[in-house]
Amino acid sequence: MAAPQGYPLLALENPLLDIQARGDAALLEKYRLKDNDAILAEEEHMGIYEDLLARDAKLIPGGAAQNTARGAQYMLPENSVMYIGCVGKDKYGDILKKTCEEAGVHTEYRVDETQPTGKCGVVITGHNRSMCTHLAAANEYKIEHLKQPHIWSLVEKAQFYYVGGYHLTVCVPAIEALGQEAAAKNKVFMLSLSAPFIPQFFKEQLDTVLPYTDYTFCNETEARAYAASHEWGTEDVVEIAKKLALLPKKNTQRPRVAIVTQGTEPTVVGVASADGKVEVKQFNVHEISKDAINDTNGAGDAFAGGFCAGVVSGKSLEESIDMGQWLASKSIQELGPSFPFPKQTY
Ligand code: 26A
Repeated sequence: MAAPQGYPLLALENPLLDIQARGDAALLEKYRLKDNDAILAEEEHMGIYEDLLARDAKLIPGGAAQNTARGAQYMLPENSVMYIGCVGKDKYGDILKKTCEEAGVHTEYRVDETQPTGKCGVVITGHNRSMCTHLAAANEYKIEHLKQPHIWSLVEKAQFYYVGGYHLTVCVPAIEALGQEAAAKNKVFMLSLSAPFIPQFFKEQLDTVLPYTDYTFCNETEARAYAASHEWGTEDVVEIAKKLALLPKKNTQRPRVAIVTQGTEPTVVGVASADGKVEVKQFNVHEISKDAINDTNGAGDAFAGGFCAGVVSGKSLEESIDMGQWLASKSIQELGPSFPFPKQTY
């Protein structure tokens, strides 16, 4: 049952189960994967899930924005976060729902009758992760689900929206509906670019929703992929952060903040102001020893989760970034996109 007062933060994207194992160059080569990337699975990739299971893969709840939702809830008071996406009518869908419930995240899944719950094969090599996603049911999210009165009333009660850019491959109208709701009522709309293939191959969809964003998240590779696909003629992360912050915007009451994470390198933040200027700030990450890193799958999602928790609780930009970096450093010490239990406090 949804809480009658609703949830301040609403996240939307693709609920997936991660099938994660350590791999090697031969496995990457077999499926022509890069060592650090995320792609949509095609026919030639379908064998990878069996191959990973043969390597003693772990099944871990994933889906980028679902990880962010769990991360934000980790740092917020109870009943702060809800998550929307589409799962299948199967065991994996049940596992995802249960994991969210245990993390205190309220879910409103559309349950698809025909497709299985989506899965993401994660090949870990050193500190890199290569992801290959078969969306299946996650690809069946429909705007009609969002517009149902009991769901839409939760949308209206929310004050902050976080959308994973991966959803641009699935249901752009649902993203636009949230963006419009946010812009019309001066609420906060946040979007992650998610992976280089989004600005590369879903450029038009991305450009439809970017004007709604108050906060845009990406890592350095996604930032460069955006710059390349828009022929900005620069690979300089500081320049790109500035230009991202200054892109056209629907809600002019909130100048945009563009955040570019760079692994262990400083996080670069472009902060636009109402008069069309932009300032760049840089923030060091929370250092941990290399040996303490378990795997980096979900580091960016955790960063966004901690950052969202800061924004939702009214913290400054500086503190919200620090909360993001704290949560990311915690997550990479766990297996997959998970957070320490028992709970640690910031
Ligand atoms: C549409 N695609 C490719 C995806 C994803 C995805 N989440 C949503 N849509 N591909 C990988 N992921 C998730 O990213 C997390 C790490 O950042 C994985 O499920 C993993 O948990």
